[in-house]
Amino acid sequence: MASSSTTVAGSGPGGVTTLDVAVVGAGFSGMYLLHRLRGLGFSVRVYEAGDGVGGTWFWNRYPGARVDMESQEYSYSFSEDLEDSWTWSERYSAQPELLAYLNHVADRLDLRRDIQLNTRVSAARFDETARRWIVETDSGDTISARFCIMATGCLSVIKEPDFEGCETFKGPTYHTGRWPREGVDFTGLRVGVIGTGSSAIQSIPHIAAQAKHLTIFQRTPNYSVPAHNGPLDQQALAVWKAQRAENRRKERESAGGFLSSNPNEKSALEVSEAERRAEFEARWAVGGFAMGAAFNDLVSDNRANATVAEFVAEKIRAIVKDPKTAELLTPRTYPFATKRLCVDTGYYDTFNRDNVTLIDAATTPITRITPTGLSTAAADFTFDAIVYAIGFDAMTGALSRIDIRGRGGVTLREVWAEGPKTYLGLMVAGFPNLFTVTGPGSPSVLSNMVVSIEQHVDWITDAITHLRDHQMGLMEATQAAQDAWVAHVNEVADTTLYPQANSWYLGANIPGKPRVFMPYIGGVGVYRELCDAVAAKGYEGFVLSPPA
Ligand code: FAD
Ligand code: N01
Repeated sequence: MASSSTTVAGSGPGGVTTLDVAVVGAGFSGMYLLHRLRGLGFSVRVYEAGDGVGGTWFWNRYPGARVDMESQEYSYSFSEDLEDSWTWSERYSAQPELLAYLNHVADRLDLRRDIQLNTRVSAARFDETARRWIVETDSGDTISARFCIMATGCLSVIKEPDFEGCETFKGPTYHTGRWPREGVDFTGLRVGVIGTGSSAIQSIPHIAAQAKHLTIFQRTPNYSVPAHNGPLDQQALAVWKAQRAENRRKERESAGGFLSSNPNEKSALEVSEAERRAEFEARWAVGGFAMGAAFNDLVSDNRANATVAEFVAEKIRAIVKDPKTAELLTPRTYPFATKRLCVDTGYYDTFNRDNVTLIDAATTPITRITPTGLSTAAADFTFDAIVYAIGFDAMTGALSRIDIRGRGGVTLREVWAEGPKTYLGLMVAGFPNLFTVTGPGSPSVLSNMVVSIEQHVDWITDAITHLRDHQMGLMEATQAAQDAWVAHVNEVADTTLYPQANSWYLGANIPGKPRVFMPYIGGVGVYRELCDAVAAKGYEGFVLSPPA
């Protein structure tokens, strides 16, 4: 690689494809990686399991799927030309529009010729002699690459239903994360939905509008705030675009990677009850993540958090007519916003429909799926279709499904047996030249992920370019730097209320997964500064060494 900026991919002996960089995954991350690396003169190819680009927005086609932050913020910012080539139509884009956008990007940047679809990477092994990654796919490809970048996504591996009797159900079953491309018509059907996370909260109003009867099995209620979605105000967008460079800079320097939350620097406990309520009301009226930033201590102080939790509980009681259902929908066991806040359109209202029933799957757990429906500890239910909205093996799932072997043949699975350990969420000690995008230990899923993805891609491509420019072949995190970073990630998490929730941030949704708070909660802006400082000090905490 690295010696030339015109290196091209080639097929070596035995049909081995030789590359500077192999990228796994063609979502927001893999597509931007391809664009940047290609522009820098590296030979690069992207391997994608799906038959189209778009990642999350390719797979999650369930009705109601849409983004949880404002459209113009959840989009690439690296090219004004690209930004000007696309006009969002809604305040919160729906999945079809997001997928169309990502396809537009693939065409406009001419990415497709270097993306190999329908190809799942099954293994990646570091050859210590050749100092190259040997990547294998389920299509029989072998790739020899200097660098391997896992752009495999944090929420790309679904949690498979493991209820007893799953295979016996005679009707169709669907998982929100693998929704059929042609859509599903629930008209006239009795439908059961299992789960009440974001995917369920977005899809339930749509399924309820079609189904003859919808029964929802809720184990843990979620906090949800209204989106107040609608057509994107094009005048407001024009104002935003007029200050685009400044807005994008502020996003990058912010805590969450977006501006629309309008953070309030006051404590919820320092203001009068009237002022607090007025702030909550104003933010409920605005909609979206604005509520989470109503005061500066909502996720760091239990008493502050209780004020917003009670406000949301009141809202639920005001919307949902049946008091028992309203109470069941009210979270009581964990603090507000310590799971990613759900942003809904008509979710609580749906429970006022005559054709919707909410079942408490905490007190009467699902015991088995039956040929005709499912059974709980209290009753049997008959369904024509079942929807599993049960989430993902998040953050580590896609990586642990690839047989990744670093120095000495040690597997990433072994190294992460007690939870993921990384340096900056970017690299793992013992796995030279292997990068992860938005990996555990980075702000990732706590942020506007497009902002975090761009930062990681820029940092990684800068690092690879640095190696080339300095005639270096290998880059590797030191164990000491990794240990210190892991300790820091945990220390920061422990200053917040997040660990109090049994969330997928902690791996709590997957039986047997180690309970470790995976993302870095220090904030997108702070984290960027840390990464930049590491690079400025000659990649402090990494060892750079010459090629073989
Ligand atoms: P992905 O989009 O997940 O793409 C990874 C790709 O890698 C996938 O296409 C997958 O097929 C492929 N892949 C994985 N393993 C392999 C393998 N072994 N071989 C080959 N290919 C492989 N984030 C936000 O910031 N705001 C939101 O509103 C938001 N909404 C979301 C809604 C849903 C329903 C979900 C599931 C996630 C949402 N996210 C949101 C998070 C979202 O995942 C990121 O915003 C972003 O799309 C991630 O892009 P990515 O390219 O890193 O990963
Ligand atoms: O998954 P989840 P998701 N028996 O894990 C329940 C992003 N996203 O797909 O909480 C009974 O949140 C489980 O119950 P419990 C966003 O980051 C964003 O909804 O474990 N129930 C829970 O209710 C989000 O956080 C958007 O008790 C079972 C549900 O299934 C992430 O993706 C939209 C069960 C799973 O909820 C994941 O969201 C969609 C069992 N055995 C997704 N197993 C936006 O709005 C699981 N459950 C942008």
